[in-house]
This record gives sequence, C-alpha cells and structure tokens, in this order.
Amino acid sequence: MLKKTAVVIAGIFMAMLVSAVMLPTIADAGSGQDSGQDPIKLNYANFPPAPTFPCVQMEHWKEEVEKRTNGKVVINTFPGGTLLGAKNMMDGVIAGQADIGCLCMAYQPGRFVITNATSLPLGLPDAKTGSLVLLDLYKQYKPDAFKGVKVLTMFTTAPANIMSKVPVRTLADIKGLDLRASGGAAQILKAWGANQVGMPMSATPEALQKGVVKGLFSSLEVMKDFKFAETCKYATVTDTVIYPFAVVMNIDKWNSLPKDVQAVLDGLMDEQAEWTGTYMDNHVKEAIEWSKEKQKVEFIILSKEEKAEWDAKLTSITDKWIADAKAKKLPGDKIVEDIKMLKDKHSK
Ligand code: DTR
Repeated sequence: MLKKTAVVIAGIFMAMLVSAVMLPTIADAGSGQDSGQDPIKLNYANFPPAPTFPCVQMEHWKEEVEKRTNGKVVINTFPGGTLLGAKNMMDGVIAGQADIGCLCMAYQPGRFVITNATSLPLGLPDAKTGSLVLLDLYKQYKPDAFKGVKVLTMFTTAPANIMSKVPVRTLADIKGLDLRASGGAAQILKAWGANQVGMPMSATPEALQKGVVKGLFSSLEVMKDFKFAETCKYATVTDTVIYPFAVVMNIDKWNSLPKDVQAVLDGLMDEQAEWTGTYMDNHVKEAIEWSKEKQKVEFIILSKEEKAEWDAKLTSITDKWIADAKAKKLPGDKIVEDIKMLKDKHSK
C-alpha cells in the first residue's frame, strides 16, 4: 500500500517536472492570446440601446482594438445603460465602475464648457466635419474637464432637426409646443418659442409614447433607430446644431496598459472620429429615405424668408456663451473663432 502511494507521488512529481520544462517552449511560441496569457479585459459602458450610433461606433472600435492587438485585449461592451447611464457616465468611469464610457457632453453644458462650444449655432454642416472639428478643438485646448480620464476619441452627431406629431411650418406653429431636447440645444428650442422639455435620448421614447412631449429635436437618424417615425409623422428641416460626444477611459486603467496596447488605442483616436462621423452622415440619409418611403413622414423645408427668421432668433446664443465663458476666465471669443476656422479647414 505504502509502495503504491510512493509510486503515485513520484508519478505526479515527474509530470509536474515535465510540464515545468515544457512551459517556456509553449510561451515562446507566440504572443498575445497564443502565449496562454490571459487577455486584458476592458468593460465599455454606453447609455443608449445597441442599434443606435453611439453603440454602433463602440462595436466597431471593439473589433478594431481586438484585431489590432492580436487578441491581447478583449473589450466587453454594455449598451443600453446596463453598466452606466447617460448622467453618471463620466463619474462612473472616473470611479472605475467601467473602464471605458461613452458620454454625450451636451447633456452637461456647465461641465464641458469648451468642447460644448461646438454645439453653438455656428453652422457645422455634418457629423464628419463636426467630429474632426471637435477632436482638433479638444487637442488644442486640452480642457481641465478631462483631467481625470484618458480621452480615447470624440465625435458628433449630424445637425439637429425637429421631429413632431404635429406639423411645424412657421414660428407660430412651434410656439408653446412641448418638444424634447437636452443640453445646449435646449436654448435653441426656447429661442424659437417652444416649451422645451429636457431629458437624455434614452428617456425620450417613453416620453413620446406617454404624450409628455409632442416631438423632439435631434439628428434625424433617430427616426429609424428609435422608430420615432412611427409616431412623429413630420420633420422640420432646420439643420441647426450638432451634439458632441466623448469616449473616455479610467486613468489608472490606462496607465496600467502595456505601451504597445496604448499605442494601438492612441492610433485609433482620429480614425474613429472620422469613421463615426461618416457612418452617422450616411445613416441619416438612409433614415430619411426610410421615413419618407416606409413611414410616409412629411419633410418640411422652411422657405428662405422663414429660415432667416428662425436663424435670427439664435444670434444672441453665441454672444451669451462667449460672455459666460469669459466670466469663467476662458477665452470665449477665441474658442468660437477657432471653431469657425476648423470648420472651414475640415469642410473643404
Ligand atoms: N442629439 C442628441 C444626441 C443623440 C443623437 N442621436 C442619438 C442616439 C442615441 C443617443 C443619443 C443621441 C440627443 O438628442 O440626445
């Protein structure tokens, strides 16, 4: 009995010895996943539902990162506010509740003052231009608001338009109308005389359904992605302001990443901004076609005279923003001038 036990123990010992000798050879055979090392896992939180553009860009980024790091990094995505919601995204990432988070900066105008200047009525024509302008502005000013995080990319929506259950053809039609908008765009609806109701996009489907609002102000891809075209049979084309977004990472997590992984993520920053802007612009066109053909939505084009009246109501918004920025010791005039210059540069 004793002899048998000794043989078994010796056998186990031999097996351990063999595997210890073999291991370095296996580890030498490859890198990343092949080495048998556990991949670096990163959690990425997003607030709206999976089919919407902030989540589409998230899945695209995940694929690119996993491909370019050769499996060394795995990204676990959490759409639909399952890890962090629209309003606690930034603080949740700072606290480490998620490694990465996608936030709509326009929902917190007082917190992201400089980058939110891109949502002033300055005529940014589309999401691609908006995204490149925003990213350049961020790099130029490196705002304090991002001190506690690593910025991975930024991008914007296409310009906002009115989607509503009732037709809005004139300023008289919009007067007192309950319309949803959030952040910077809220002042625009107010300037046009609407009764502005503030809430993040993720809360809008329910508000529309329950009749809390009669419509919303946003980029038009939501007509298809949230199926708003089923209830909002009118769209008034104002092409007014874009909404800026940021993707941020917990700073300690960033600092813990190997240099080669950091290089891959940094290398994606500009590319991702351009990819997302282009995706958004194309998707808006698709959503318009779908809304017209399948949902019989009427697209209302304002006459030149009417549009001039609408635009005239907005001129004081930028002046007020500049004055407020100056009060916070920020160079408000220069920021606005820089956005205009960057717009010319990127819309060529
Ligand atoms: N226009 C902003 C941001 C926005 C536009 N499309 C989507 C889709 C999902 C979430 C946010 C947004 C807004 O109205 O909230």
